[in-house]
Amino acid sequence: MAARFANPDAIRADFSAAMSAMYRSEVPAYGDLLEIVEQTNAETLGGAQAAVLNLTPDEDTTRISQERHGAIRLGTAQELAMMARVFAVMGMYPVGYYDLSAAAVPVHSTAFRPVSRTALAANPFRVFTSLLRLELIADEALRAQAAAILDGRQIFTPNAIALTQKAESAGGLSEQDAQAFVAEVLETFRWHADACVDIQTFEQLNDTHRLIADVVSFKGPHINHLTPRTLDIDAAQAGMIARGLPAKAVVEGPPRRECPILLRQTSFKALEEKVNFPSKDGTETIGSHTARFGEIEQRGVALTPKGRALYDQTLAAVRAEILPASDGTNADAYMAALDQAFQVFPDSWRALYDEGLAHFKFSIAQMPSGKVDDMSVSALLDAGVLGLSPIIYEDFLPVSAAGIFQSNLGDAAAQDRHAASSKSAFEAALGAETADEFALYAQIEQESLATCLDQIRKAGQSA
Ligand code: OOG
Ligand code: NI
Repeated sequence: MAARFANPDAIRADFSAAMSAMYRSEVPAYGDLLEIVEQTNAETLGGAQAAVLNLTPDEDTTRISQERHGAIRLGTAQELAMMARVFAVMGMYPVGYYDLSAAAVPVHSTAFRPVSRTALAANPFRVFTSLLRLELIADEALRAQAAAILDGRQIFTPNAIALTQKAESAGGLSEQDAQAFVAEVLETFRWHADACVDIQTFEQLNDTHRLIADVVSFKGPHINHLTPRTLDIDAAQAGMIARGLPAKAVVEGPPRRECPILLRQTSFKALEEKVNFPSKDGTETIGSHTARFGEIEQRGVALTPKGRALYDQTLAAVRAEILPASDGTNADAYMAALDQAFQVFPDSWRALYDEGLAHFKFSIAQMPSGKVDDMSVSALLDAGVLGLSPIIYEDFLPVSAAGIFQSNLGDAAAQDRHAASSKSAFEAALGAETADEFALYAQIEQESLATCLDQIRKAGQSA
């Protein structure tokens, strides 16, 4: 009998839903975020902005309510390499490399996500995955102790490992195994109120960097946030404040525009959670830790390398003049400076396409009546034969990610800049290369154009 395997897209969708249910019970404010986002999305899709956004029907609109990203922080190369194998079973692959050293965050990161257009449409679940850079602990004894603690832990259940191996050797998982796999892998992301270090060690690690304490002191890489996607982040931010959620003062990323680009994000501060620390004498000490927080995001069009360079340059110019203060006192001035500077970015899909700044999916708006062989893409767009719809940005932004990390670590964590990290060191730990996000977007654009031109040509021949 031929083996029938569960579709990796379906395993990923099940896993994303299971993660959402678990996080909702662990962090009730996440449920508030889901409600706010659901409401603002319904309002946007039912309002005038829907036509401007021009999302591809079905493909981009139906996935929104299922859409979310999570984040975890891993301790060792072995953990990262195994995590990559686990995610691969769900059709998630490492895309992009994020160097956060300039922001004094002692990790480097990638995002595991689906890569093909159909897989993204089925379920775009992504996990921002960071690897701790232990070499940044200057105190040699503490570094050795942290390494020993990490080496001694196993963040995957035996069944999660066995099912991953089974999927690899058989080429997939049966429906039944896929269900078991989802439940087993979920365990890795669960919050543990029992630390695996005593409170003195925790405090020492915390003094070195709060992120180091967060990774080293626990049994596993608890999911630290789960972020739903909103179509109107300013409305969602207002909704967060109205519900009394302690939202960050500024939205990270580009300013509000008619045609959204890249990624805008806002978060609320980490929760203070009770933790039991074991003591050498067998008793427990109760302490607390802040790890988990809430975040929402709005995704816009993916930029080309040219568009991204313009984005980076424009943002850097603003931030050289004014940096958002963590207490929010200059939030209005920062947002105004951002608005002003981003006037350099055209704010229509067509201009973004014409100037080679962003990536688009093509569709046939109307079959041509005459010959089109010698018409350029621009001419076909002008003639209303081809239509454009934005390719949604599926990745992350290092400056924004640094802002998210920092706002949730508190100001005390702002420390010296670290030595530069290294992509090749990260890939060596991962055991694979990270995909180039720009190449993935370009490929989706080219394929959509080729498909449309082919159909137009065929229709022309049979006419
Ligand atoms: C990850 C922070 C980055 C984002 O959306 O940019 C991130 C973390 O805090 O572990 O999730
Ligand atoms: Ni995030």
